[in-house]
Amino acid sequence: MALTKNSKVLEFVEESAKLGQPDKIVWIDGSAKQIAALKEEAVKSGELIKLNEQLLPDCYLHRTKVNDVARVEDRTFICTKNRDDAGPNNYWMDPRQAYELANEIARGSMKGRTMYVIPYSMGVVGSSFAKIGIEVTDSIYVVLNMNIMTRVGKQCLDALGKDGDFIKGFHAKCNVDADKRYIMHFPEDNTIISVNSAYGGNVLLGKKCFALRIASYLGKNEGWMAEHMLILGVTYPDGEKKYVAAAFPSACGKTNLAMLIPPKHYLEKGYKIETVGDDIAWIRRGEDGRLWAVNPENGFFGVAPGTNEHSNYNALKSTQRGTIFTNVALNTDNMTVWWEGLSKELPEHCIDWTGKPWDPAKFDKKDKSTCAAHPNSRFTAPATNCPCVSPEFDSKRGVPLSAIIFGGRRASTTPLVYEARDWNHGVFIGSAMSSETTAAATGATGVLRHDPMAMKPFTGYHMGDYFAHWIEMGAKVTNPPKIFNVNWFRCDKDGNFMWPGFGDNMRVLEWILKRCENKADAVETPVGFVPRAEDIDLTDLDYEIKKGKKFTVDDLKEILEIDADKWLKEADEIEGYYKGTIKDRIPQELWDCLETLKSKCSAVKKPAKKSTDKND
Ligand code: GTP
Ligand code: SPV
Ligand code: MN
Repeated sequence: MALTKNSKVLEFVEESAKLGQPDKIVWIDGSAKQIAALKEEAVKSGELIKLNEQLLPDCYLHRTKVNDVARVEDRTFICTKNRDDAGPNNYWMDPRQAYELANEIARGSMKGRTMYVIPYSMGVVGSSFAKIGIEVTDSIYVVLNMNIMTRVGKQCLDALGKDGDFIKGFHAKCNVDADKRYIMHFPEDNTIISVNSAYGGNVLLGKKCFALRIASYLGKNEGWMAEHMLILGVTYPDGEKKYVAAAFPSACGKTNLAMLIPPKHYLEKGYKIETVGDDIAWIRRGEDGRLWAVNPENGFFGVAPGTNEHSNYNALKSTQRGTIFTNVALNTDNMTVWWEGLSKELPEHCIDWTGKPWDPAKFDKKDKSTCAAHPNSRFTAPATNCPCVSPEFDSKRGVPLSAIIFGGRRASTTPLVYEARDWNHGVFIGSAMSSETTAAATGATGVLRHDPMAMKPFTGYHMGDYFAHWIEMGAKVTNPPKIFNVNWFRCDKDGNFMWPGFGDNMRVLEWILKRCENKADAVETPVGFVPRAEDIDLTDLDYEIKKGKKFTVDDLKEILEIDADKWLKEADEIEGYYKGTIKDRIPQELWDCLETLKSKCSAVKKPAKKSTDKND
């Protein structure tokens, strides 16, 4: 039975049903009883595998088709009337053509199935940040994941009232045919259509599709920002709290930083990190002239491989109940889950993520095809499970940001941390970000590509206009956060990560926050302000870069070094990207920053060595 009298919702559901032709329509009210019944049904059909109730209560494993394991950027479209409005960062399709194509694919595809209607809110229902979506889907997996990742149920329809507007999301699993897979966004119609996938970011339409692609477009028009950022709170020994947001590309460390456990001596002093969000931030101007952020999600869709008690205790703890695992391995000895990096010992009896018995003897770390869990296997865990979830998690007004941090995977050039000279320079740094690709999207991994503000796959409009929006937002706030860039992934000449990372990133965070309060030194370099080695606390750091080689102050100096030659090349690269890709919509302020970077690098560039060779 319909749970609302909102005629727009009823019309959308009716139209969707006409298209998909399901046998049955079920409205999701979000009640524990309804969710439990759906889990039971999914276990019966094999869509979910029930895990050990004692060890992992209320936890389930789901395996996707092998062709459906990550976001598909080349099949993700922004469908605006005007092609230019989608920009060079997006694949574009004419909206009329896109609707026709999607309708053709989805027509009748729900025959014999149930269509679920999921009313959900991104953000706390009733807060001024919150926005409501309705996703219809023929997948129980989607219902159960959305129920963890967003706030689901009748209260969302009540918030809409009789004629409130919402984001329409239509998902049809179809035959999970990769050649007919389309993730389409219609920002001008507040509509999302997803067909032929049943994986994470492609189908949990509240997440990347709504909370980033559609929301970034809304934010541009309404004067706020939707960003691919974690939000964390730092509590000082005296009880004061500061908040930081950080944008790193997919699988580059947001969840890990958001849940960081500081090194022992910080804990002993009374420092604490709390998680507000691990993937998405919606940011608005506050009346106090600061930027305020909320996490519109309600759970974590986190990368499983590499997560363990030491690397991310809080994430692991978050997955111990009420969690859905996707594409990890099943330990058949005790019906628990396993993935590479969970433990040093390999489980003896495992079913791999494709559903086949796994032979630990054949496991080779360097060969992804021998992995038991897919490199992009994930856990969907409720935020309330997280031991370090912030008391501000459900705050309606959000948290004020002291700093914004950008970062990516860069084997060289980019130092461990540096600070922008001002807001516009910070926007320049974000716009110029590059990072090596990861398994979070299909395609080659480890390829360096431009990923401005970690939003390359998620900006629902023209990237040049997005940069301009950042510049405008800065001009409108009297007390903007300071902007920084970090790189946890600098490598030595043998390809080993030099910086210990994870919990030790607290040492960098501390410098960042001190800079925000004018309590730490820095040196001015062509790229911005960089700490001196002695400005970063290395107390008790005992990290082995490789066997027998410990991290030293000299290593720190090396990863803080700015090589003007490399940065001149980087500047050329950025210019190539601006001119060749973004073209005429780059704001003048960013061109100015690029010129400044070049002239500052040229000024410090060592003069070419004079030859002393007499035969010369
Ligand atoms: P998405 O959910 O795809 O947006 O990813 P994310 O940005 O939240 O990344 P996540 O924290 O899940 O980390 C992804 C991978 O990076 C994992 O394999 C981590 O082990 C690794 N990682 C995270 N932080 C660090 C770090 O400080 N140093 C190193 N070397 N690796 C890290
Ligand atoms: C990402 O790729 O940045 C993710 C996972 O957070 S997904 O939801 O699949 O986009
Ligand atoms: Mn993400």
